[in-house]
Amino acid sequence: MRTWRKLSKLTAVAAVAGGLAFTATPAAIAAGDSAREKAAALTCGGNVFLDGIRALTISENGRDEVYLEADGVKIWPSGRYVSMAAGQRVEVDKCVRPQAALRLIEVDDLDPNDLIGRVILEGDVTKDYYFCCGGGARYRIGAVR
Ligand SMILES: [Ca+2]
Ligand SMILES: [Ca+2]
Repeated sequence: MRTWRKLSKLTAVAAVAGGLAFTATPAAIAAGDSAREKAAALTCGGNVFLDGIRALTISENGRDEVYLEADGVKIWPSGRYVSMAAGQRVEVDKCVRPQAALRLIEVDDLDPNDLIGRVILEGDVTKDYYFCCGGGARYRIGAVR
């Protein structure tokens, strides 16, 4: 039951975020991005909304294959991983508890996966966090309350 409610909440976040992003006009993109974040964060209730993740430096040649865990449970993406190039940003759009321990993991098929970094959220605040520096990589994730 609890899991179902959580999933239903996440679906609502995706719907709100997607809907607002889709209807934004080019002129409203700068302001609309912030409005989109706020609307999505509201649907997280007392939790923190993970907005997007950006690969500042990647660990491999070409692309990293990454996924995100919160408190030891994979929360993103729905597939096995997201393939990211240096500089690329991808929406995460997940709600997590305000003190969640996040880990960003890079998938390797032949070797053990790499831990890029671990952060513990600093409560109910809006700020950027950095996963660093496993494999020389550095990723930034935005948390919105
Ligand atoms: Ca690797
Ligand atoms: Ca890899």
